[in-house]
Amino acid sequence: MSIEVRETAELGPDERAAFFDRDAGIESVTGDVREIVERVREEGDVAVREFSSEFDGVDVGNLEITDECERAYDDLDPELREAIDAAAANVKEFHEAQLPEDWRREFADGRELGRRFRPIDRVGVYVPGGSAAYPSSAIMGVVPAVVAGVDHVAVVTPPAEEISPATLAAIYAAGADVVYQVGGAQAVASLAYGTETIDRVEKIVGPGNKWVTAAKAVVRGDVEIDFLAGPSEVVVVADETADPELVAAELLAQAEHDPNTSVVAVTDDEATADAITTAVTELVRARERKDVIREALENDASGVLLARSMSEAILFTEEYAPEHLSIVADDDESILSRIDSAGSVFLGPNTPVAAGDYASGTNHVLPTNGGARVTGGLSVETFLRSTTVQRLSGDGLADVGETITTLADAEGLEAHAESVRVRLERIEDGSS
Ligand code: HSO
Ligand code: ZN
Repeated sequence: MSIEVRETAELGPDERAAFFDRDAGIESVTGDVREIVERVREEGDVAVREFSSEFDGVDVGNLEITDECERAYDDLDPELREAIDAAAANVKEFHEAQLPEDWRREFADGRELGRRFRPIDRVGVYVPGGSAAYPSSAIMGVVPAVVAGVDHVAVVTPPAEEISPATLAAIYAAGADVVYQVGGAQAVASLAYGTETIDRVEKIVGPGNKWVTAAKAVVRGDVEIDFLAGPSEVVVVADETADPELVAAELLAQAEHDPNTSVVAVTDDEATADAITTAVTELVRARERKDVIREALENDASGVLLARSMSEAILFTEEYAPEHLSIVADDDESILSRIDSAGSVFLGPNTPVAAGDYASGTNHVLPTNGGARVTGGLSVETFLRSTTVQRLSGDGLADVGETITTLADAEGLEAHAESVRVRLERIEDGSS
């Protein structure tokens, strides 16, 4: 494995483009996914069971495993159970702080306008299984929905000979209402259209492999989704004050997720860039998942970059729009103020991305592949809808009456105008 410093300004057009195109490769499976979705839609549980046996190698008995989650929680190693509870409590507290208040106020005499927030009734949370079974992801998907007040929070997670007890326990601790053992595209299809056993939901959230992500793209339109989340990403912006070993540790941490993970350090200081590459090369040897890490480091969208200035580093980062952004620099707040596009930001030397991955309270289900340009990660708002509310008095209506009738007449919508005029006439008559 070779990791060399590259100069941001010297990147060729293809090299540069590779940093900004971090597609999860979902097109390659979209055709197959469409077929799976169609079969589940038409055949329900029968198709779900067939796909589970084909893809997961499991002949599923009961699809519903809600009670198993509680049992897994009770039987879990107490230390792990406490860690799950502690993480869930911090995530809950941070998400409770996001709950918006309904509001209404007078914008002009007699014109009262406001917004009201209500939870979506029924949501589905995908919790990955297999080698990517993360109890932490169960917490991140379910807790915000529960905090938002969603009535029916359904979880799907892939079947296995033995589903990770920690994941089951975390699903229970997070407060899911019903849990099904079904994974992949068939899980997404079940939630989107319903089967005999699995009730359909109104919104599907959560990370998954490319089959899951492709299925979310396929069903979008029939059901709401959060966003398409691909392999993890981190950009570390560092200046000469950064400890190269800590920067390297940050890169290696996210790199161990998946060979398709992208990790970048960008700095304006040559000595720091060199020291980061040296630290990465040395530290990777001691990591358990060094094979995965090495593959991730070799990705076209990974690397250690030397920028000519901090401004150049900032511009690069803004264009990258990373899922995670770590800033380790003397004036970290001023650097942050110049970056708008990042899923979750980690400031200073003592704030590893792992804090947000597990336990500080922020959510780790975040937009990847530049999605941060248009959305944030999972939050309480993901599970809320807003309604606008208004009340006009006679004076309030008179105040905007002419604006309405002029525009309605211009649109040729005479009945709209009339609905205003008839009221204004009555008001003038004194009959209302
Ligand atoms: N960094 C991952 C989440 C995760 N990390 C789960 C550890 N476990 C995507 O944000
Ligand atoms: Zn992580």
